[in-house]
Amino acid sequence: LSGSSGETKGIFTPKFEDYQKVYNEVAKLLEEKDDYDDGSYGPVLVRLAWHASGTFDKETGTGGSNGATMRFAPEGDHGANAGLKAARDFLEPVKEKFPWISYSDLWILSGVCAIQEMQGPTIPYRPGRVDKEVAACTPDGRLPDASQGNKHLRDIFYRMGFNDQEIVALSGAHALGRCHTDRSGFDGPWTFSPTVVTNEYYNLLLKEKWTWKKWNGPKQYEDKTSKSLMMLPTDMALISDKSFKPWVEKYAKDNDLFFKDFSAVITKLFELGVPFAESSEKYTFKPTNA
Ligand code: ZEM
Repeated sequence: LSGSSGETKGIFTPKFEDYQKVYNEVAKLLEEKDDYDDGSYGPVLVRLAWHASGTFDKETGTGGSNGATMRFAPEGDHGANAGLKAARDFLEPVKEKFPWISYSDLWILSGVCAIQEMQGPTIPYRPGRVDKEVAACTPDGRLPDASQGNKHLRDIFYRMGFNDQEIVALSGAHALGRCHTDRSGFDGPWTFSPTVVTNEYYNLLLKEKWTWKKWNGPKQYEDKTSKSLMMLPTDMALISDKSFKPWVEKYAKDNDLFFKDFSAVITKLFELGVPFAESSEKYTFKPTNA
């Protein structure tokens, strides 16, 4: 009845070891299922965790990662969430193997796992999210629109409770992954190493010459040198704004500082609006490649 998994009198109370098992399972699938995009589901798992969390509104306390309401239409069908079904489907076998974990805890745990397995910083994790019903779906328009600029970024991220430094630190996630024409309409990766967490996004923003891409798609930038990298209008706002830019410069120079601030800010993002129990502990998962 007892043992390492905390099972007493038939009520299963998962412990740290149980969450580490879920982490290890996600890490194993990331390793196995390498026939996707740039060879990893890691970036799209990070995007799922971010879009689950980034609906938070501090005034009303609605949205955020608690609830996993993106499982349902209308939220799953919001334009911003196009393509995230790939991430949710990837996680379905994990949910089947560990049915005790809520989707909302699983999505965030998977984001943490993906960041750590892609050589990123340690991200402390707390469980305690509960899945909600369709009625808790958030209205469309809470996530950022890449075609806009600095005012829009502040409107969206201040609503979640972030400041300028945190907006820049969070944006470093664009070291990862790529844009897909059949999802957002935009095309291409931000860096040459889209499956490794680095401060390259900031370096490229500052060092490359960015020009408008000539194509029929939505307005985006391409680098003058290789023409294979991209920046969104919202990415470029980070270097045209005098309060954002110093942080881009700091993170470009100092990867340790970026890792420290990114870990802190993404932990905050992942916990927005989650009513954790007083007694809830922060877990630190061991990366499988450490
Ligand atoms: Zn993103 N993001 N994002 N982002 N994002 C895309 C892809 C990814 C914005 C945005 O419009 C887009 C944050 C912030 C912002 C990731 C993580 C985080 C794409 C491409 C777009 C258009 C989607 C596609 O076509 O597949 C905007 C406007 C943001 C405002 C600042 C934050 C914050 C993130 C995490 C902390 C990641 C990992 C991807 C790559 C997904 C993939 O499938 O490769």
